Amino acid sequence: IALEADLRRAVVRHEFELRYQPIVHLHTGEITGVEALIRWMHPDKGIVPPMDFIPLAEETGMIVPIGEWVLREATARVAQWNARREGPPLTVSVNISAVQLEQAALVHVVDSALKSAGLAPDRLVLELTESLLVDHRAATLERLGALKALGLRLAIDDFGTGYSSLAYLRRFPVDIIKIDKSFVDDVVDEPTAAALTHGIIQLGRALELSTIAEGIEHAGQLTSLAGGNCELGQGYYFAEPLTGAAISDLLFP
Ligand code: G
Ligand code: G
Ligand code: MN
Ligand code: NA
Repeated sequence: IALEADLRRAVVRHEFELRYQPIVHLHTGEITGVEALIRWMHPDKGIVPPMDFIPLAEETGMIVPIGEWVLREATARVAQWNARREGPPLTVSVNISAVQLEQAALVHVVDSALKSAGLAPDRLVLELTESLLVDHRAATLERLGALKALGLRLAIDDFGTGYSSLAYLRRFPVDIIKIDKSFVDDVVDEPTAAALTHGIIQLGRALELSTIAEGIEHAGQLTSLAGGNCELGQGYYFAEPLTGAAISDLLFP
């Protein structure tokens, strides 16, 4: 209850910040985009990680205004970087909760965020978890179609950890598979993890989906993934989630 009151205050006082983790092309090493990850800058507790407040925000519905702020902030920041940047424009990936997807207003919120930011819709990726897709109401499918009609792309986050990963690929208009860190963790040392990881990459290619490996921490993992022709990756080996200022320094040294 105390945390809930705290969180309500945080929404009113804008106590949130975004971190941005680079997403890298595994063969060229170039940054192609960033994933936006929220942090709560609590006045007494310091930085509160999303795991410690997103579930409460979902239960209470506060994820709706928080998620709208994330969309507006992330698209605006990346549009600014793209305006200064000479290379290909970066993409920004934003995590979306099931509760947000239940709101009919989400489509308008996303459209409005893109327009206010001046970000091309194809530079935005919405990340959906498999648990979100378990609940496959007709409305969910319709909403995803309406979001895609804006021109953005959809990613399945933590791919391979849900109950029926393959069924989601048939049912939902997905563009990107994010290979869960648990596969990447063992890709060097465990033949089963390696076979599954490389199988997912090939599946992605057969379906003309882009694949992003998550949680790359060592050069050996990069070698294995790049060797298997995984297109993109993210993880501490390249960079942890960074402040906007740190990303600016990286992009515009
Ligand atoms: O570093 P990390 O602790 O940032 O993120 C932990 C989890 O929190 C991830 O699974 C991520 O999907 C989730 N998360 C991070 N930022 C957001 C956000 O803006 N919205 C939602 N719904 N989830 C987020
Ligand atoms: O949305 P998702 O669950 O995929 O969020 C990614 C989470 O993984 C975030 O909490 C992020 O901080 C974390 N993360 C990103 N790269 C690494 C990594 O290389 N190692 C570990 N342990 N965590 C990572
Ligand atoms: Mn994610
Ligand atoms: Na993930």
